[in-house]
Amino acid sequence: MGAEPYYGPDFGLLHRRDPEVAQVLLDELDRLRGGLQLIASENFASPAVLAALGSTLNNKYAEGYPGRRYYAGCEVVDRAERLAIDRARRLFGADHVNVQPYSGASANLAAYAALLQPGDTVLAMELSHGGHLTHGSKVNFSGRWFDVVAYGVRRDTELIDYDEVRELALRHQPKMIICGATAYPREIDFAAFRGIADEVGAWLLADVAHTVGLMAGGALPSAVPYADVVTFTTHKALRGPRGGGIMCTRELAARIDRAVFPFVQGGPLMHAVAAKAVAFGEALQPEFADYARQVVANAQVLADALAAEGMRPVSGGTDSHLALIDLRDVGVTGAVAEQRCVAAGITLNRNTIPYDPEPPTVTSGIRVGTPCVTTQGMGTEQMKEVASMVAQVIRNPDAVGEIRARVTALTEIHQIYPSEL
Ligand code: DSN
Repeated sequence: MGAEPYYGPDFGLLHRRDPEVAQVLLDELDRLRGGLQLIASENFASPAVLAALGSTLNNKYAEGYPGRRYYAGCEVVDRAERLAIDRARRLFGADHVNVQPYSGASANLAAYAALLQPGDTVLAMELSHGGHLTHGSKVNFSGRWFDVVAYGVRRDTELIDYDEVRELALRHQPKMIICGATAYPREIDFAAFRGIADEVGAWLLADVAHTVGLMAGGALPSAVPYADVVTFTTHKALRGPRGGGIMCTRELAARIDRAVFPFVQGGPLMHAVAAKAVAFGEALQPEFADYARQVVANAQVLADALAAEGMRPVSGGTDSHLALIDLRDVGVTGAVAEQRCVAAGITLNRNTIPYDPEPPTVTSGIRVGTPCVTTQGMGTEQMKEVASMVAQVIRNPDAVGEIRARVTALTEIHQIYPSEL
């Protein structure tokens, strides 16, 4: 038996050299361990993913793509990128994958750059109905450089109105239609979007940043067979490193690659690319499909249990990893609910609900997600307890002490990351 090879990260050294930063790392672990993380876009990456992220691949400049870089010495990091691409292609059945985007927002910028010219018309979901900043917000490149027409959800059903999407597409003749959302709990009908895009000759971009992990695990239908371009993140339900990616048809491969580099980005983050390869490898394991199904089952029970507590899930429930909860009947704003939950060790975010009378800084709703608690091994029984705690502390801030103790009891049973080796 030889000694363990040296890989790079040395937390003992960090602690000796820079105790202030080391303490930040430890305090964040304590925060994660000691509370409930219900932010729908977060997850706990595995120690193997974190190891790749903390590796010496951080040091390499590698502008370009495997086998055709603008720097020497890329033969080793090329292997990491090829592994990431091959695994992602296997996972999603995509013709082409680019694993270099630094984030979901960078991936979307590259998709716009590949398919459009500034001033072109885009049809995308309204941010306050569940879309994303990069789908046309005026404070983002998308709303400033493109002419974005927004579709929303129906007031009565709170579901995407595909007739409205079609009417808007026929009227405005967009060059690109975007489907995908950050706060829409229901399954998206990619085939319907494909049909509308074909009718008006538009590109179809599916931004599955939130749901790509559920797609990988087969818990939601895949957008890949329908969309020309699929953008995604790797750190949400997919449980990998922070970052993004793009899948596309063979015909668009060169355009997408040129848009990511050199148009939008510089050198790829090769440590993140290696960590993406690890995450895709984990998602290819059969256990990941069980995880993805459990994420959805947990979100459904959480939504139902909150409904039973008098907190209305927008659209009546969820098909995914998240629920959007309308708090107007409770008489508490999203911002106040968020603060009350945080005080009890429950981290979730305020969120606009469709047709929200409150501004985005206040909101009438909260968004709750189950990727983190499911990674911790919680199941549907625990979701009932989580709903009871969320509901009690939102209604009664004086219960904070009692709820904090219940949160601690639950997280002690369902620990993430061991406290000692
Ligand atoms: N910030 C992400 C979310 O929470 O949904 C989207 O970019």
